[in-house]
Amino acid sequence: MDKVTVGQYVEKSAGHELGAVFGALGKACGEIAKKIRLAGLSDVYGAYGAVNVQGEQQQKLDVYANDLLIERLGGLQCVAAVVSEEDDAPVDFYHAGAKFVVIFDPLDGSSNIDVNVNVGTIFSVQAMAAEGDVTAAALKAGTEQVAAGYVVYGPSCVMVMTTGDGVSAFTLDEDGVFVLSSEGMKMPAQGPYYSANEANAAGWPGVYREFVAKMVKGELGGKAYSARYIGSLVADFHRTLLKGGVFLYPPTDKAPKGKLRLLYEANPLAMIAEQAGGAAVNGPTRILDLQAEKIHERTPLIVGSKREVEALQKAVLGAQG
Ligand code: FDP
Repeated sequence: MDKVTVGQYVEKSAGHELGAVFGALGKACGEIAKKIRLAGLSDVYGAYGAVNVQGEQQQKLDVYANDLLIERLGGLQCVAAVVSEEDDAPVDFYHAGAKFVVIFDPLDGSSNIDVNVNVGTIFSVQAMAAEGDVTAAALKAGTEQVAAGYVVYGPSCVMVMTTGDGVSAFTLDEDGVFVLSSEGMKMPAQGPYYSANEANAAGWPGVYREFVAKMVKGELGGKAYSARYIGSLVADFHRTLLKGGVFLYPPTDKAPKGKLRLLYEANPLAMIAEQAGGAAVNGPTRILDLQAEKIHERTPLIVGSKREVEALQKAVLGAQG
């Protein structure tokens, strides 16, 4: 069978320019995968020495991945700007008439970089706003996303993506090219796992603690749930997509808006989840309906199989009275 690259695949269904965006994302992520795979042989582990806009220590690989994505995407006339977790403001390329803004977390799961555990890149593509304002384009609700996806740098390096017409996966081959490996991916309607950092449970609203207790006791239908938590969103989401269940990062006393970022973590994963038959909420509200006010806005995130996410949403709405 002929290889179909991610750029070719998207070009066929969604046109030349979006195909070029995916071609550039594929090239950059292929290079990031190589850097991660060989990290022990070069001086790329550890802290870069700067703190990003989120107040987090930047790792050398965060900076490498960010620079590479900006360079590759900035080389395309159709990309107006990028918005990155690592940069406090959008990077505007001033490309006249450009169609897209690409929003990304270049290397998600930083705390796992140095210990050879899966990390990922997450991205979302929004169409430029009519008035040519890149920030306005980036802030559009998740329902408006033109495309979304992620790359999981695992034992196998896989890109999972959607342009709003189902979910497909591409596996990085030995030539550094993402080649089509699955189409029409579906999330199981209910799953065996829940995934949450339970060290925060004392600070969650009680309804989340009760919900997890119910799953553990097998009171949500099906069997009693088991826990899985890697602490890399992409890896935890990827397992949830394939096996079913629910990933939860609820609000806490200390972080009432949650930890994860709406534009480049929650929105793209919510689009993939919905396209695969799953769901994503911030508690009471569908993630894709949220309207961001700031590019680095945070949100609680509950994403996964429909059964669990809808039951949790109902419980949260019930608790609100
Ligand atoms: P990290 O802080 O290691 O970069 O958004 C960042 C993220 O990882 C996600 O990848 C992950 O799901 C989550 O934060 C882990 O947070 P906790 O350490 O609070 O569980």
